[in-house]
Amino acid sequence: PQTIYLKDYKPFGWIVKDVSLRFVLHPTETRVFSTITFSPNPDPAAERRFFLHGEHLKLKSAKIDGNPVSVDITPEGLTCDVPGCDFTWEAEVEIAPAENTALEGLYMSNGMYCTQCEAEGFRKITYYPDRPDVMSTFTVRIEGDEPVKLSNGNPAGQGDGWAEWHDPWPKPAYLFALVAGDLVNHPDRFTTKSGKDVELNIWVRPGDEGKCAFGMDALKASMKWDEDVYGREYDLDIFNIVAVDDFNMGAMENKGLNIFNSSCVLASPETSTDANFERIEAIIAHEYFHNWTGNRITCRDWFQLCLKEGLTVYRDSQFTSDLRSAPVKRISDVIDLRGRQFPEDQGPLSHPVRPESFQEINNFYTATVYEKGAEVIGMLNRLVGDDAYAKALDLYFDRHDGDAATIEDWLKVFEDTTGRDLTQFKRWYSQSGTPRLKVAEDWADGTYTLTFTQDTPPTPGQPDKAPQVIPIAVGLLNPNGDEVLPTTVLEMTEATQSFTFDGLASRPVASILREFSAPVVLERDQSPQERAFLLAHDTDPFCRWDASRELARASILAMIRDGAAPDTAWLDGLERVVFDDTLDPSFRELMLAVPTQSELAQNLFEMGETPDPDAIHRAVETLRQAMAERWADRLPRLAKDTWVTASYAPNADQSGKRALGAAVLSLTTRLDGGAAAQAQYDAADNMTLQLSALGNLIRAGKGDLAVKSFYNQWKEDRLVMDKWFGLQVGAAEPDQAVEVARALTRHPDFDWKNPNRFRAVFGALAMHHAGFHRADGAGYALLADWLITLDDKNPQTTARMCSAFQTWKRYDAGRQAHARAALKRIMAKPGLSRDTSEMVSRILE
Ligand code: B3K
Ligand code: ZN
Repeated sequence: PQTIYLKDYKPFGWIVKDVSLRFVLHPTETRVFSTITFSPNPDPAAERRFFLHGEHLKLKSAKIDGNPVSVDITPEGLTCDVPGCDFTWEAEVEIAPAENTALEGLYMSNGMYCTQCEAEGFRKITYYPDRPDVMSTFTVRIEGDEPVKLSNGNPAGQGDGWAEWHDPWPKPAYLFALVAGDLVNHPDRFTTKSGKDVELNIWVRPGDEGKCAFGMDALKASMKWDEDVYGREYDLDIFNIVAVDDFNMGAMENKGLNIFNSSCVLASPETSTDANFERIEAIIAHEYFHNWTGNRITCRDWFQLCLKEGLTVYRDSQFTSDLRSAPVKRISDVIDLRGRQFPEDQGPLSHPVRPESFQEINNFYTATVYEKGAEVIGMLNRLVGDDAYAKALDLYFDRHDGDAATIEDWLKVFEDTTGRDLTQFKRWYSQSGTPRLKVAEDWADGTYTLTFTQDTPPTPGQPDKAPQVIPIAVGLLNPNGDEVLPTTVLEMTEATQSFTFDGLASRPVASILREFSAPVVLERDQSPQERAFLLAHDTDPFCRWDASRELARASILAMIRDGAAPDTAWLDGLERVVFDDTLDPSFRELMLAVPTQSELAQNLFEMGETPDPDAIHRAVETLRQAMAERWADRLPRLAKDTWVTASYAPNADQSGKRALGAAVLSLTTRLDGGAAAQAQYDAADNMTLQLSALGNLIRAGKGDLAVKSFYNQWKEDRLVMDKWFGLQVGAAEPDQAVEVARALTRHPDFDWKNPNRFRAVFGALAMHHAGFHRADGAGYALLADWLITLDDKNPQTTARMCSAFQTWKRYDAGRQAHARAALKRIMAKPGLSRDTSEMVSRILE
């Protein structure tokens, strides 16, 4: 396969002035007629070869200025001779959406036509310069019997069997979308701040109308928030969202026509958990926010993906922080970053936030591009301050509206508004790997000194690293626990750098990396007493939580290494927070959660040790049992605190209580054998309570009846059935997870071609740390079998799921041998897709 490099970028040799498309829909013989006006690009740097991307297309005719032309066709596209002036290209191609199982381009889901074009799917619809820097206005005519026919932009007419749409905003082809089917809408309206009336719709399959209200409220809240906080207004007469059951990712920000995985938009209290609601709210916001950060300003090339994704993730996290709890959102984001991005950045798949080469761009929609990309923006914001950040963003929107921009453009607006030189800061975009930040303290003559040392281990293709700019937010507490220095951002630029603090009456206790001010691994040799002190007194909720996390980790590691008992001093400190009913229940729930087993494996790896999944599992079980026994008398009271009497609402307040309630139930279940869980299951009138009860019943070995009754209750609801599949694997004992997953693949409802169902089973298996990393390799083998099967149908989802193997080299020789064999087996599959082959070869290297 060919490798594409950032350094080879050249503009396209023609400017596309206008695109007109006509679709005559048919499951296996859809006709696509395109009329495209090209004009030579005067840019001397532009590529001179006229090449149009096109894959799996049956070309019926091609004309230039009305005259048939002969073309050279390869599997990637076509070339032909073109005039040296403006010209019109016309083509007719045939495609077969019903046979498109890759879910990229135009495909069918439950009888409905829909599209997914990002990153390079438009070339499966017609011949086109399918690259994000080619932007054009689009007019689309759809012909077919489907009652609802949608595309981007504003409606431009409709009649019997046809509908037309016109999108006045120039856009790259990856933002093109078309939907046609038997759909019903949940309508609403929004008036923008300048008085524009916008029609809003969420389109769903008949029967799902009742699950749209929450998504619609989230959409209106997002529109309002983007006006209030970023001054960004919506720019079309209509905004449509469509829910699709078969979808490779979460959702897609097509201009004016967002297409969503139905799991990321449909919600009702009976069928969705609080976590689902929160996620839906965030994804709706994310896709809506792309209208400005992604669509109005897009990416010059796919290497710049973080330009839109990092920024949009940053914006959606600000939105969630504003609507819900900022500290809880921050802690949750850090858990996610450490759980997904750190392993990626410290393993064979490590790549810069702005990668420099790829074979298949779909493999770079990663935690690094998205989540580390957002962290980088958070650091910029912290370094320049909120006012300067707002000014820079205003300039970004003014200067680059309508552009296909780069990271250089993005940084330049910060340089121009603040006068800062961001040359060194830019290393966050080019250097991969997680920096290690060591800290040493000194106290002498009333002066307190913090000395930091940064070091980033080698990553693939990058043996040596230069120092990065690290914003380190610190606060100081005096021995009474009073804050003597409020949060201050230190700007570290050297490999080693000291910061001094004078005028202190006594040696302070430092709270370091407040709000997790940089995506680094902090290495701090700190006494348990000091950590306990921060757990009790830190004013920064993140650092308070992290102090407890450090103590939890130290305790579990001592249990694993020396067979120590759980650390009672830590549990004393934790107890004061968890049982403090003046604190936010969702914060208390985060405190009560022990690190996940994969996070502990990651910690051991960061310390240079080989994680033993079974030992980690045993230690966590022992600790949780000790917590349950220790608090046995107090748990019923705590459970009562978490009851919600008001009618169900998925807001922060209620969901925080239910989350804490679920944490309490899981401890209680260890003591009562499942009695409380059964009672909760029987009484549950919402999915949050029903699902947590079911999980606990399964873990208590009492789940058989409930698993059956849950199935009978929900077998018609695909999204709830995904939960049913996933939970059985997730809640299985380590030595059973593989067998449970295997048995579920034989269930008549295991529709493996549906990405949600496939991920329900195999995502859950991959996340079951001790189950997946079973010593005999059965977890690896089962996943490999299924990835080999899925690759023929859906390379994108297959390739994504290969990342389950990314940590394989951390484990012992036996596990490594099994993982290597599984990976080699995937690699040896004849006709393996480019997507999967790139992933597996990087992982094996
Ligand atoms: N931009 C899309 C992701 C497209 C993934 C293509 N493989 C969704 C999002 O980030 O908003
Ligand atoms: Zn996005």
